[in-house]
Amino acid sequence: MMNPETGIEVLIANTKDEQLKAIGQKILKSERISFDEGVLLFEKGSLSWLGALANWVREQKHGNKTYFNRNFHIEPTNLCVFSCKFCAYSKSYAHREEGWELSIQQMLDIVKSYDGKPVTEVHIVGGVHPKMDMAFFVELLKSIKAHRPELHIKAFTPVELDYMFRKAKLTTEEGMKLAHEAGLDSLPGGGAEIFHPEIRTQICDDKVDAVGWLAIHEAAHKLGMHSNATLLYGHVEKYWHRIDHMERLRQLQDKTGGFNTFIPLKFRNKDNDMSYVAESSVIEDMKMYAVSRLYLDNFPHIKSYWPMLGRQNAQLSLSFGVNDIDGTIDDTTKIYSMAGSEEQSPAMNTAQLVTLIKQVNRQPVERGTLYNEIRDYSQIELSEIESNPLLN
Ligand code: V47
Ligand code: SF4
Repeated sequence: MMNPETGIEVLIANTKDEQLKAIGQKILKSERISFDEGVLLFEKGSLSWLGALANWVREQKHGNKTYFNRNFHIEPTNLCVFSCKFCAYSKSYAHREEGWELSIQQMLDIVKSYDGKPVTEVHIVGGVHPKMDMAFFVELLKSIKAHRPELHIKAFTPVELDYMFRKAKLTTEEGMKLAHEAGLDSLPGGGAEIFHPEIRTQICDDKVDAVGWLAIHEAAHKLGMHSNATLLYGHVEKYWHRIDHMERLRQLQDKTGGFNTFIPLKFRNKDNDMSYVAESSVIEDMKMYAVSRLYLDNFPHIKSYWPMLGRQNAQLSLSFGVNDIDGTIDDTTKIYSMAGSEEQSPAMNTAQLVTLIKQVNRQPVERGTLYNEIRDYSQIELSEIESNPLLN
């Protein structure tokens, strides 16, 4: 049998295009690729070539391990003061009868409904409600922590935080410190979309800009918190806008080291103001994962979000640089189902997630939010997972 390392070396050595070959050689030597080389990968790299290289990087970093976590989502409201063109989820405050607004007690009741269940994380994100302010969210964070102190709270995008901080007349640093002290453990990756103003002004003109988004994550990292980053791709952006976005993230990561995971989010076109834009093909999706893995050399993890992508494409992504497929979320999350995601009521339990990962010969490992390994499921039989309430 061919040694996999020799295999990739042969592939690169036989690459006909000299520019691609030079990039491949750099990657094999763990050298950083440049902005122009990133764009070139998108333009010239074939799916199989990019996939082989990204899979090699993924296996160098994580072997066959594929991480997932057990979490649940809370969406406090879908009322939003902003008007992103791709959003199928939000309603304006003027039409509040069409939306929902959860009270602190209602959100605490959701947390309590998971009592005794082995979830490790709650993911809280929603629209930007004009009346849900800093004091409201500080109280929410404190009451969740008082009820279940060990539950990791990953919550709020810079879009929500920027609005809260500004209304409370707090600097980014002051606001982040207050939220952290109240119980906020880490930040999810949302709200990033495409950083470059040429695209950002077309698709989400009125919310926090790239500088503000990055400053909020930097402030969190400086407090020792970790965070994720996303990129909304496959709409009106060009390849270089994607690389520009990843370049800004790579630079901040060099400075702070606070990012855990990069999550490319595929644009879905149902029921929004960009429905005229065609969605990307599966080939484009897999290329996006592969180039992310190759460009973001300082990001430990690349995640595919299965509710958005569908289960089979999530399995496929595990051969294109992805080493994490998020969590056993239940069907409470509406942001994707409303935009036309593959999964209308996304829900998968541990047995189903483990099966999904094992079917493509990877090693399923449950993780905490910060990638502490909780359990390796590779040797655990499906029947044992299904019959043990602590495992399923
Ligand atoms: O920022 C909204 C996206 C994001 C659409 O950090 C859409 O672990 C596609 O960031 N088509 C929020 N995407 C969700 C998010 C996230 C999800 C899962 C895990 C993590 C994490 C973060 O949802 C928004 C926006 O980019 N989104 N509408 C749409 N039509
Ligand atoms: Fe509001 Fe977020 Fe929708 Fe934009 S994507 S309109 S910020 S809920």
